[in-house]
Amino acid sequence: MKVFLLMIACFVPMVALADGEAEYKYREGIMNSAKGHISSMGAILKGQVHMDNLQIHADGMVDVAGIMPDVFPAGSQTAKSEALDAVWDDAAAFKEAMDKFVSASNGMAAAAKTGEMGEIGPAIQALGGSCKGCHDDFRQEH
Ligand code: ASC
Repeated sequence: MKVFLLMIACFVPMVALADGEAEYKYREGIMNSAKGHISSMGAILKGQVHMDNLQIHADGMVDVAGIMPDVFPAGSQTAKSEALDAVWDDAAAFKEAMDKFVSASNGMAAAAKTGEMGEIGPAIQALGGSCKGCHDDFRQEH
């Protein structure tokens, strides 16, 4: 019972966050998920360890990329957010950058399936490039 109550306490905040804050908080989690997958894939390929897990991270990134375009709703700009106004002001360009990320994630998952380094190398480069491309234009680190 004690453990159960503790579990509930961890997930139910005492004060609900305003919508924009809640959206921002979730977006930060999604970004960290993407970061986790790409840094895990980089570590696998660099260190030649846990090669069997490459596909798990590549598939996970496909799932994360599928969510990413939906986590920038209007009104989710907050003081803490590193998202530039261009996300909302230049929605067409932002969508293009998101599309690139989604297709690069799909490409990485397909490459991992082949198990060929000749496919995997360029695919992870393209994936990293799609992260960087979006960050260059739509993120200002604090
Ligand atoms: C990462 C990370 C990113 C991308 C980007 C690739 O590990 O957190 O945002 O790779 O740096 O250029």
